[in-house]
Amino acid sequence: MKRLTANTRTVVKRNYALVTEDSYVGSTIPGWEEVDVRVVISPAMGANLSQHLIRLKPESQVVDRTDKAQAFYYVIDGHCQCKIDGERHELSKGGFVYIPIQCMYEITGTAHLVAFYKTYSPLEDHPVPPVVVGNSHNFEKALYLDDPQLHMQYLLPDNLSMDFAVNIFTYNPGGNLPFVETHIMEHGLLYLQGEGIYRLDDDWYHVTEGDVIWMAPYCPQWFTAMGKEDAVYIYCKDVNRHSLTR
Ligand code: UGY
Ligand code: MN
Repeated sequence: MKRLTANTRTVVKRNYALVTEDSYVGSTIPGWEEVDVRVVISPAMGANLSQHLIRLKPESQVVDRTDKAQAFYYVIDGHCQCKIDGERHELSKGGFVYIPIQCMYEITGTAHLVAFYKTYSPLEDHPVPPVVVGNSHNFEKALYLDDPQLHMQYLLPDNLSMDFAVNIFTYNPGGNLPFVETHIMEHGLLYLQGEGIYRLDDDWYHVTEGDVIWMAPYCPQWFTAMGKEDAVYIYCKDVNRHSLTR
């Protein structure tokens, strides 16, 4: 029998949110058939981005278009097909697709996905970025801030056309951010593996696989990995724009 509870690990504040699986409630999105979607971050909580957790089964179908907001889908587990403006891409575990603005797309398959969406901020003399398809398993793990315990995979090209980054951050056990970051960039984040302690503003939380975090601009943030395995999270970040046009 399911136990009744009046407790959750979810916390939603003005400057950040920790959203945990025990409190998820599904949404219906027009054009998305038989899809289990949890809108875990959105402008409704004060964010400038959205993040969805998505479960696809064989009868599921996502039919949608990017209008003013670009989209990024990452396969946590399973396999799916993504058709963008008629071109089909196969994505397996670790696979991802970046869909620029004004594209028609469809996604089918049996998979667990995380998606990030952010309104695109165009830049004069720089074209809108193209579709990007890849797999994180093929990406180099670069040392972060020269710390041998911190490894970063940058999944999207970094040029001035892009106003959006998605990275996978791996911490070896005991690894930690070297200082408390406070920056204009906003993050949407999903824990993929391991556990640790996240500092958000003046609060500290034990976080683990499946947890979602939203960090507003200027939310002080710090993390240390705990336990015996690497701690891994995927996160997005707005980049490459002036503070008044971000
Ligand atoms: O890219 C970043 O700002 C990253 N170091 N932040 C974070 O992991 N909270
Ligand atoms: Mn940061």
